[in-house]
Amino acid sequence: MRILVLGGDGYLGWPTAMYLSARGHDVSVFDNFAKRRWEIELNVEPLMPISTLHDRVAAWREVTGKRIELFVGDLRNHELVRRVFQEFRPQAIVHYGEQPSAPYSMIDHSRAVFTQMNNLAGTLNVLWAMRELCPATHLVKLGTMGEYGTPNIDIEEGFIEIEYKGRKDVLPYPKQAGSFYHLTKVHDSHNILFACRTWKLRSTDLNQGVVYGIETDETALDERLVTSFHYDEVFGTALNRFAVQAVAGVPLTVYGQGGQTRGFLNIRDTLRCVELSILNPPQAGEYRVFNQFTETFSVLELAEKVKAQAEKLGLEVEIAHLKNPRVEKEAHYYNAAHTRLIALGLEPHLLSEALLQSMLVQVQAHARRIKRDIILPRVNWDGPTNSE
Ligand code: USQ
Repeated sequence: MRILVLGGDGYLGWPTAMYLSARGHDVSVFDNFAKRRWEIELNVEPLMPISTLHDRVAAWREVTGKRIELFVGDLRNHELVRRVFQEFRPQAIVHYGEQPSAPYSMIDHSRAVFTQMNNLAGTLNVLWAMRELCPATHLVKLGTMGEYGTPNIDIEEGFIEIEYKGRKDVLPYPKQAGSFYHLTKVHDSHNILFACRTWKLRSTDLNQGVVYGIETDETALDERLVTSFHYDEVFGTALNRFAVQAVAGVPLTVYGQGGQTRGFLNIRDTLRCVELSILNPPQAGEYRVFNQFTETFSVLELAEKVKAQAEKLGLEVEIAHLKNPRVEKEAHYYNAAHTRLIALGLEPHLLSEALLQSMLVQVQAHARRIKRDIILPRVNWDGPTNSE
């Protein structure tokens, strides 16, 4: 199948492109290297040095003999999006091409506006180009579990049956996102649902939990193929950060009480979920939602797991309870459905002791590159950012 990966230079986009290429698909990547610019802007960098996307694609060809085509450009340029669709004629589009960080969107007014304009405009351009040029193509869109927030009732997969004043309907699940970034995914979901209903497009909205992990089968093939693993406060996610902190001897940065509970998944499962979605497309006009995570943990539980495994490797680890820079519930009910990808055949890589230890060992191999000054949180949800 011809598959276009938008955001193909990112933490998940690049491993996805290789994974699909390795399985015989004809893959192209589209990226404007925005993430690399934001890294420079914030003076942060991934743990492992990463090659340019041009070099990654060349290395992939050299190592596997397989070709990934590269389109350089910005999704906000509608004309360019149209040209790429015309040239490549994708049968499936995997859309990671957005600003992915909640803290980034909360730094200041201009980053909040940028995040919303960038994410919403890019997705709208994709939808309009699909309508015009490839209405049968399947859009696999990366959304987030953060769209739902932490309601005091069970979370369903996208829709909920409601009975109200004697009448019943199945409606989009209520959204209570926790940052301007998470809200972009909410707005995207509404736009995609509308486009499916109105133009008979087809889409899978993957409401993904927090991803962790460093390696996939393909990134392990050659050091030029590694992915951009972040541990800084803006682009690093909780477990990845804790692993690096344990190795660096920095007390693990649990925000507040640490009772915040989220869905988590291994990076390898992200790739399989995207593949399963592509291989089992929805009908024309269908908009469906899969909750894409495999396990739930509280942040404190995660920190305790990292501490236990790090200590087995001889590391001394403390857990700190920092003043929470975010506005979020620190103790709450959380029970989210996640059966639809399992029903399609997902076999989760769960967070075992062995897996955590191998992650820590991989981080240790790059310990000299850890910048300790980019670890502590400075972006506050409800007040001025500490650096300003
Ligand atoms: N947290 C800590 N300490 C840290 C970092 C995070 O306690 O050092 C806490 C946060 O306060 C939050 C939870 O861990 O309660 C998750 O934070 P995170 O930074 O790992 O994840 P988040 O900001 O929610 O965003 C990440 C991805 C985003 C994706 C989302 C899925 O960056 O692209 O949409 O996970 S979800 O969390 O399910 O919404």
